[in-house]
Amino acid sequence: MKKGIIPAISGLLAGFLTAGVFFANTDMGEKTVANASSDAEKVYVPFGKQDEYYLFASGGHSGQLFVYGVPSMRRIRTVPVFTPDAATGYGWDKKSKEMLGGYTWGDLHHPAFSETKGEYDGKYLFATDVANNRAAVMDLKTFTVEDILNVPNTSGPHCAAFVTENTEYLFLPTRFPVPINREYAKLDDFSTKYKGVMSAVTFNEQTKKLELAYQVALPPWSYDLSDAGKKTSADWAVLTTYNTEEATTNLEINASQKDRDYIVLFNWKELEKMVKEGKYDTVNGAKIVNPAKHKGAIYLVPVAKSPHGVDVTPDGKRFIASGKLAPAMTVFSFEKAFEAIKNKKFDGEKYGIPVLDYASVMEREVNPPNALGPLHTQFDDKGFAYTTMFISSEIVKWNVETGETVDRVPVQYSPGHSVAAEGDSVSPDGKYIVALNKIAKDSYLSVGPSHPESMQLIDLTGSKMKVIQTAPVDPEPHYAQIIKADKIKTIEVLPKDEKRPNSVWKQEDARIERKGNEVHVYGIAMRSKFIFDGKAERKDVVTVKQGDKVIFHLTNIDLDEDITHGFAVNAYNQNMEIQPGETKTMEFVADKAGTYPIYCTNFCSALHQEMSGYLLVEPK
Ligand code: CUK
Ligand code: CUA
Repeated sequence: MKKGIIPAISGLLAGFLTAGVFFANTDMGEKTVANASSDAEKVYVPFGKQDEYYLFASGGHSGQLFVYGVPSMRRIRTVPVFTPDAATGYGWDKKSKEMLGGYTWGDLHHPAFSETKGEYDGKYLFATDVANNRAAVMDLKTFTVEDILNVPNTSGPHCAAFVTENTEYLFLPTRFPVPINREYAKLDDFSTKYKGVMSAVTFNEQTKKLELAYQVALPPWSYDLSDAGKKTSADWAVLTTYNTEEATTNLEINASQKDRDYIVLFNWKELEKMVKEGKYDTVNGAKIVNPAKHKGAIYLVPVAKSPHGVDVTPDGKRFIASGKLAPAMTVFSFEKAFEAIKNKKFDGEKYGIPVLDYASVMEREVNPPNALGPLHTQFDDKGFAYTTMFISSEIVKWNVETGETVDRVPVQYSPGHSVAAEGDSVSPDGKYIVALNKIAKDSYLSVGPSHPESMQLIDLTGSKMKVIQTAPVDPEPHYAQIIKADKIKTIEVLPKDEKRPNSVWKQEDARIERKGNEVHVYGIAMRSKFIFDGKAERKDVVTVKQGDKVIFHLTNIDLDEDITHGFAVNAYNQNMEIQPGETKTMEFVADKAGTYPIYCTNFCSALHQEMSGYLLVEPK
């Protein structure tokens, strides 16, 4: 064992991790959610007033994002991202259907706000899909997804999305090593043919598109979490690894053999320069940098075995790794790392990547007594860190400078991440932190064998941390982001834009045009009718022939807040939402002959039930 590496009591901890949940600090009978009226007042947001913060919780394998208000912890929206959503018709209209590309689910873990100078700017939210290797961007003006990028050469971008200080890049390192291009290769060839690919993705605000800038072929390890540097470390980013053992089966045992894994430390400005200089190979249309061939941008820092989270402090001076099998947080110094790189204080290399000397980079190992299973760390505005303890079911508050434990609060139960208000920015607010708990047993009315997950709001303003509110959440809140509500400027009604392609704003302009076997409907949705053909006697009827492709372009001309119309075709599995002032397109092949009612799904007026029409499909 390398001197200075925390001895991992892995047998014991692995037992706790797998055999069940161990509540070290929690009396199972006692809840920490207080009923005291002073706590209730702190979270009470009366009608007419609004919450101070938005919280965006990852929906995990639901593929969605859940939006809550803080401190009320009321859920106010589900934003579909990687999975179709009937409530909004996401996945049925042409744009969202094409974006989803046929996938019917996703696994969203880590939402990340766009940043300007290290502050959340309230413009966009990014997320990645571990299941189907995608990245998405949501526009915070409309709370809808603008673009989804399918990332080649990669499998399971769990380690994302974390953006750099001015949203130059989001980095997507992956959890599952696979051969480049995902071609067939025997597991016996793991070390030579498999790679852990990291993708650098950019977002173009003009075109509203995500683009793949380049990729890096990292060693065939699993990359778990990452964070971008800040201020003096802004050109750098860090990511954790596990299974540097390169086990190819029974990872539960085999991926925890060694006492240490690594933090990958990379300089993205340097990588950007290499790409500009042509130092890459092109595979599958992607530029891939090989760090063994092109040195100077990537380094490895030894860390106690199987780390999970790594988090950069708000001042950008340190990065803190948490070891799920080692009961400690390890604090590293960027400055020390830069020194070690300058003085070539290396301890060998791995796959041609220099390994920095542990003692030269490590500042302190923090090991609060009986705190078990540290996973992720957040920060406040006063120099304190808050680390979630999965196994001992608590949040530990500690001093980043001294490592001293200041306070501990039990949560119900087994927190994965926690999220602090403006917590990933250079200036966290320090007012609230929310524990994202994996297990809520006995917290809510029972709904059968599977219980909801839970989020607990913790007040940080007093001398002791205090849980003041709790809210159930659908699976699975891995991570979340909290932003000041006044930073988000939504559009309430989309602008009337007569030049918008396929839009129709006057009833008499609504029309049906046939082009070969395509029928194009340029129509209107308004209270309380559809107008598909403004000149016809029956304006709300579309007649086509069996086998025709039908293309509905519908504009909601009700320029009124919250007057949304739905458009559904009975028995044709078609459904979409058209928001105030919006134009949406839906296309499908009318392959079934017969009579199919069309109706509005969103209750929009007293005569909403009358908002219907017919699709008549003449048999061949
Ligand atoms: S992970 Cu779920 S608790 Cu996907 Cu960020 Cu750590
Ligand atoms: Cu339109 Cu109901």
